[in-house]
Amino acid sequence: MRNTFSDTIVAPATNIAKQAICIIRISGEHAFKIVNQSLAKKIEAQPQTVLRNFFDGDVLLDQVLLLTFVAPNSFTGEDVIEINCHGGVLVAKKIMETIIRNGARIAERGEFSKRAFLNQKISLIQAQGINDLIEAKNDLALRISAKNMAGKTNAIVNILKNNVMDIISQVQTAIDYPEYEETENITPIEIGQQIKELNVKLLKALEISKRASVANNGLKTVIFGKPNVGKSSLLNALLNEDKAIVSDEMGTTRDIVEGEITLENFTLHLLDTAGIRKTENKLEQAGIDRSLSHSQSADLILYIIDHDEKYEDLIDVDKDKTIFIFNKLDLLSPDEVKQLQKTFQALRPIFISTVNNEIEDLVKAIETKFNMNKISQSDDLILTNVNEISKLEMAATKVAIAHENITAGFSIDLINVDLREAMDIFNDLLGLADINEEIIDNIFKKYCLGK
Ligand SMILES: Nc1nc2c(ncn2[C@@H]2O[C@H](COP(=O)(O)OP(=O)(O)OP(=O)(O)O)[C@@H](O)[C@H]2O)c(=O)[nH]1
Ligand SMILES: [Mg+2]
Repeated sequence: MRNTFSDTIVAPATNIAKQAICIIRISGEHAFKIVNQSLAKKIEAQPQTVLRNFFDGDVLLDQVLLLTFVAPNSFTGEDVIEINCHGGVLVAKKIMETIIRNGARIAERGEFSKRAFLNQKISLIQAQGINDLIEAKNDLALRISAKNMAGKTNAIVNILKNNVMDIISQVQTAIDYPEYEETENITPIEIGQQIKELNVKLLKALEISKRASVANNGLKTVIFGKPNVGKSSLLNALLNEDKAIVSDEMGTTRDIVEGEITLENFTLHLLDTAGIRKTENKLEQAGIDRSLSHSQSADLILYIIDHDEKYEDLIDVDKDKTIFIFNKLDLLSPDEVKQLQKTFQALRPIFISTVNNEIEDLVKAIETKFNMNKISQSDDLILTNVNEISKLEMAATKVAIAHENITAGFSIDLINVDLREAMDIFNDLLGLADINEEIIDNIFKKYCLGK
């Protein structure tokens, strides 16, 4: 079913700035009527690409290229006209003003996408995909959002939904025709098995989604270690700029210095922290406390070990999320390197020298640790939006409860309640559930004007 909106809306689809061309987009029932008011040679309501002179009354404003789309075959599902005009600020503004005077109203934030959604041209996952695509900071984010936008993710969610639906149908048959239970119907054990398989799939999707989401949004990366080991130097080397102050005085960095770098598949949000040591200085101690607390919430810790540090004196950090590093490789003899490698074998330390800008091994180690390449190319479900991930989590929980209950021998109709809730969540993700207007507005508000 197609929704009709009484207003025809207009917005620049590109920035209004001095540039080669500017695209102004109009969508709604009266799109053709409104544009024709400014054309001497009228256009028909049919798909076409034509060149026309565009007038404000008798005044010629510009020669424009018109791309027209007829409902329901357009992005919004309505009649849509794209005006490609010359990109002077004044020209584009005048054309906008004329179209508004002709009867269109300026679009609200995200209104084009909202209409596309309400006309079932795109799902929420696709809408989110469009936004993520525009905001993508790295290759991984770009690939995932393109997949979401193109509807591939929808297809995977659909399969999961059908999966639940199948199980529900089987349970329902067992409830409605209990006399067949042992013969034609599958047994609770078999149903339990199917639910378990579904749960495994959901948990995997959840795990990948969470990892991808972290990689997309930037891994919180804390550079950690004793004073003077070269933490600020590493920050500068990774950023390729002199952002943090470097000196041979211990305790140089007291406040957190931040920076962001984008590697091929993910973004690192770097924090250079105060060196960890015993100190009487209150200000320095405050910095040290901060370093410790940041390292606890970090996704990745780059722990630089001092050459003289003893293995047993290292601060206890979560080893799974830590890469151990020896800096100042240029000051170490090959024998010393061997000795350190042996002593710290369990931590598999990486050797770098920031003065010589030898940090490639570290960059490689980070990329390997968070290798998302395979993941993004697989057919697994990857959601990166927090909202969607929390829905997926809810669905997984419902399915897990259903599995627990059937294993514990609870009545089969009880299981259906949880499975149905899981199915509702999938419908919600697909944009098939009734979502209230307020929520929809809220979702599309974050879009830029006209998108
Ligand atoms: N030889 C050598 N010196 C280095 C290297 N990296 C850093 N340094 C020197 O080590 C000293 C300390 O460097 P910083 O980057 O300020 O160390 P930090 O860990 O941030 O120190 P605090 O902020 O005091 O905790 C400076 O004099 C740097 O020039 C390296 O790879 N080789
Ligand atoms: Mg420092």
